[in-house]
This record gives sequence, structure tokens and C-alpha cells, in this order.
Amino acid sequence: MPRFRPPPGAVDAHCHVFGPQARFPFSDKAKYLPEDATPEMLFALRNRLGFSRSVIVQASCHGADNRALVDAIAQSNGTARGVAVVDPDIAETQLLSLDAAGVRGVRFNFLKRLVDDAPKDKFLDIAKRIAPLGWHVVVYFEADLLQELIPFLEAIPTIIVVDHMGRPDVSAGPRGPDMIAFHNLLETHPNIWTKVSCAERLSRQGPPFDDFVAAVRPLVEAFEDRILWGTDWPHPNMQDAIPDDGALVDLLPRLAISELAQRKMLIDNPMRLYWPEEVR
Ligand code: 0GY
Repeated sequence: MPRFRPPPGAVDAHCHVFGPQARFPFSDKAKYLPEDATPEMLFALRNRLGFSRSVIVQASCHGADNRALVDAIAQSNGTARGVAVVDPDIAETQLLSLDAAGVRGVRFNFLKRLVDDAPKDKFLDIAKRIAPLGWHVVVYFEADLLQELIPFLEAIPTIIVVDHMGRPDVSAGPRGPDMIAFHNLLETHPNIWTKVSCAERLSRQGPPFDDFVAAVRPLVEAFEDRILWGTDWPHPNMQDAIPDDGALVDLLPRLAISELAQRKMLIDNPMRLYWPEEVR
């Protein structure tokens, strides 16, 4: 259990569901085959950790088949929304039905170990089609791709959320080259947001993740209206070192010091993206 209690209404803005495989089989292009991670498990953990809402992000192992995601949102009683992966030729009616199901964004994954290809031209076609729905784009890439991706990011007409800050080397500190490049990206592109999540993957030191906190806190302070956070439960591809979710939650008051900054990161910012109809 975490020592930190998130404020009432807090949103876990990055988590996944897998399967159950018997109902929702994995893609035949999946690069890993995780254990089932069901909506019941997700919502039970969320309640234990003190979060109120979840943003479920389509993971690569389900490809562009969003049925498990849609099923989980349907079981959430309005407390979950989703980010889908879609093909460029998806029918308009399917997009509208994903919207009705609670999807508010699409994800473009550039990690070579997770996907066979990441066609920028097709991604841009998708971005143009989802923009009128008020959706946004979530992009997952690693730090060595950032410079090359900037023209692509600049062609996207919506808000963009970068997963896990584009996986910087946090061990170099807040003035390390990756953190500086990412800071500059946010400074020069007001439509780019990020999730300051995945300490468990990005920290070289491990718990209590001091290197992560030192590198990331200045980013939170500089861009507090564009920062999200998520558990990344059930931590795909980390079978050998599954992190303690409570220890991750205990990072929150170290990343966002004031109650106001915590409220923005955990409530105001995710609500603007995922439940805008509830934001006054
Ligand atoms: C994450 C991380 C990973 C996996 C995926 O789509 C995915 O399969 O996102 C990863 O292996 O880094 O963000 O959950």
C-alpha cells in the first residue's frame, strides 16, 4: 500500500488490460504474450491505490483489435476512458462507435521491439480523421528518435501526449541531453503533453527512484498544466521485476510537490483530455 493518498477524483492516466485471452485473443503479430490482466483486477488495484478513474491504453499485443479495451470501459461504470490503436482504413462508423464506447485518443507506437512498422504517413491520415472527434494522439517512442520525429509531430493537428517522456536517460539528471531535448520540445510546442510515468523502466537506480525524481521534477514544475501520470499496470514486459505499484504512487508527492501541482497532474489535466464534459 502507498503512504501517499491521491486526492479524491485522481486519474490513473496510463494502464492496460490484457484479454481475457479466451474472449479476446492477442494479435498474431504480438511481440509478447502477457498473462490475462482483466478489468476486475485493474479496478480492484485502482481502488486499493486510491484512484477514482482510469485511462486504458491499447497495448501492442492486442494490435488494432480494441475489443478488450472497449469491454473494460463498458465494465467501468463511466470511470474509465480509452486510447485505441486503429488502422488507417477504419470505417467512419467504427470510429464513431469507439467514440461512443469512451475512446478519446489514438496511439502511435514507434518502439521497434513492439511493432513491425510505424508508418508516419498513415499515422498522419489517422490523426486528421480523429481530430474532428475532439480526440488526441498518444505517441510512444524512445529518446534516440526524438529529433527525427519532430516534423511528424508538428504535422499532427491535435493535442499530443508523449508516453513516458519519450524514454529519456534519466541517469544523466535534469540537464542531461535527453531531458534537455524533451524540455525544449514541450517549450516550443504548446500542444505537446506528457506522462511522467514509468520510473520503474527509466530509473537505473531502482526504488526509491531518486535518479528519476531528480531528472523529472523540473519538467513537472515547468509544464504543470500538460503533465499526466499513470501506473502502467500491469507493467508489460517486466515479468522479471514487477514493480510495487504502491512504491510508484509514493513518487507522486516527490514529483509534484504542492497540492495544487498534484491536483493538476492527477485530476485537472487528465479530466480536460478524457472527461472534458465534466470540466467547468
Ligand atoms: C507501456 C510499455 C510497454 C508496452 C506497450 O504497447 C505496448 O505493448 O506499451 C513497453 O514494453 O515498454 O507503456 O506499457
